[in-house]
Amino acid sequence: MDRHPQHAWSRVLVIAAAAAVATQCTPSRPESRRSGGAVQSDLAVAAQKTYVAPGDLDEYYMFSSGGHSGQVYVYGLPSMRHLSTIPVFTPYPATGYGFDDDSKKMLGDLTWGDAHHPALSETKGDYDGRWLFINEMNGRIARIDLRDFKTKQILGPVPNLHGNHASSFVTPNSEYAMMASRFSRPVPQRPVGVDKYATEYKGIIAGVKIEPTSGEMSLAWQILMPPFDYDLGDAGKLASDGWMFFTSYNTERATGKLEVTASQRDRDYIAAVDWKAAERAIAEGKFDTIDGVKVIDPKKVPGIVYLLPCGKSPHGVDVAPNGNWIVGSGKLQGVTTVFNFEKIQTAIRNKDFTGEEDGIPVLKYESIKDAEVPVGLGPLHTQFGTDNWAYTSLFVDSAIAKWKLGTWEVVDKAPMSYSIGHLSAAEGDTVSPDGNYLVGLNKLSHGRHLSVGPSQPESSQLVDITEEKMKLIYDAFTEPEPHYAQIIKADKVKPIEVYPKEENKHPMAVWDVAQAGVTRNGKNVLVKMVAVRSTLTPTDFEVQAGDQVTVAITNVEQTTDELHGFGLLDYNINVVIDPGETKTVTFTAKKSGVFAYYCTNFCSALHQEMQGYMVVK
Ligand code: K7E
Ligand code: CUA
Repeated sequence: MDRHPQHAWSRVLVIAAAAAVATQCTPSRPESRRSGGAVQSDLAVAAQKTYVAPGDLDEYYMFSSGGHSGQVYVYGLPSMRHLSTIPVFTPYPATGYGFDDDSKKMLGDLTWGDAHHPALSETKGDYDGRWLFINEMNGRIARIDLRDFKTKQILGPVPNLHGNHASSFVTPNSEYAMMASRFSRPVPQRPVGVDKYATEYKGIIAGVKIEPTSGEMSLAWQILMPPFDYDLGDAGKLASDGWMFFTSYNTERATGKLEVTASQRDRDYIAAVDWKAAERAIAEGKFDTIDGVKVIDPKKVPGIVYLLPCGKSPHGVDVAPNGNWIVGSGKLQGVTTVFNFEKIQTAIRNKDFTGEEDGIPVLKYESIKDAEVPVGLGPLHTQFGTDNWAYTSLFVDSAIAKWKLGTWEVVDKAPMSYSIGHLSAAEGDTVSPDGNYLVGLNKLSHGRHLSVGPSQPESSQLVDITEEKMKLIYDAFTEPEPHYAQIIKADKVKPIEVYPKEENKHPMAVWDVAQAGVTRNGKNVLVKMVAVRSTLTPTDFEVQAGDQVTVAITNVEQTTDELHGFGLLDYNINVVIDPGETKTVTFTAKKSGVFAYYCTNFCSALHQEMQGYMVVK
């Protein structure tokens, strides 16, 4: 099916319009240049590449981490239009998330999370459009279902592992999502003074098993690691399938002012984990149970983890599309290091080690590296395009470097405004990246938009990578705080329009206003409510002060976007129910008096009439 019926046609119109603009260019615009006989300014070219006409659809979705907002932002590319916000670790009144019983229970005691790395589910190393996973620092991973763009599960906080930053990267067939501790601490958790850090504190690397049909996550195993700070990760693919890679800093095992104490060594490590060997060890019972988790100690079970020395305080580690090159970026260096997986395997076989850390062998740097690529200052993350092109973000240089895998030549640099962290290429984490677009996810943006006070928006900059030279073509702004994002072809995602009535198995669902009403069982009151344009039935109900009240609301609409809300004033309740959905909200009727409830989501000309009263006696 053609999802973009108007696309080609509207592009033609845009090109014509852009060319017309180009001929009337004001003097302040960049110089015109000649291309294919027609005079077009760079601006017109950029406009034509990013313009998606009204009614037309984008070619890609971008799922962008919202950092400590605890949310995921959804963009369309190339328009860079913000399409929706998916609340994950934070309540969000706009969708009622964190107010109804189920989402409240999922959030638990934590109403914030620091989300960093979204990971689309994969089949054979390619995004399959089923789920999106995302980690957060309080030891959790969430699963969002791309059928309805909603958070369905939050796993954790998991025991033993503290500060889950190197996460949620998934393996090529979504066998596992990954977790690792940024902050080491005593395992099992107990109060031990920081002076015992080097010997008593431990890092943890974990594998989270993903059930192949439901996507349900469960903590499968953990590995006890030296007390380094594990930072980023990536799963092996093709040549390196079966492996996971994690960068670490503070291999000095220092405490206090880490900016000084943890930057002493010239090299830190990338931990390479053979997750299939970890699975075998668990199956053979070679683990200790700590706080209910199966934990492997590499000192007792060799052959599971190896350490690859990597240039000073590495941040990102990124596995190239062919799986054989592993790119590690030392943020305090001017080069990025490319390791060769075959060489790593040979070094392991030959025991080409230079030492060990807590029983884990350290491989010889010279034996496993293919190149040190002089990309520029402060390399953080690398993404991949077509034809072995690689793109590395440079935080200190505030730029993106384009270079070639295999020849290692750096061919171009594009400045970013300003201070780029992550970057994301179209299908850039898969075995077959698309090229086309690259987005710089920048920490700063000042002066590039109308001022909104001391806290400026963060910026996402769209870069055209179809030609030899990278070209900045659009600035988009966002709320705090971008970390990683992933970009997937739009036609791989197949969202539903409504929740079909026949799929609603909720025990408290009512589809007929005749079945709506109030039942009492001791102090427990159940209100079964039907929401349909433009009445909330029942239109009033009575309870006694101190009753525990459950309101179960079914939105019986089967028309897309016909949402209804249930806002209960003075009770801090706002539930939003999508067409075909049933949601419950439970509360104690503490305050007596009369309280209005009403539909919070505009639904019809008589939306304002969609209201009722709760009387608490
Ligand atoms: Cu992936 Cu921002 Cu958490 Cu790099 S981190 S920038
Ligand atoms: Cu229902 Cu507004």
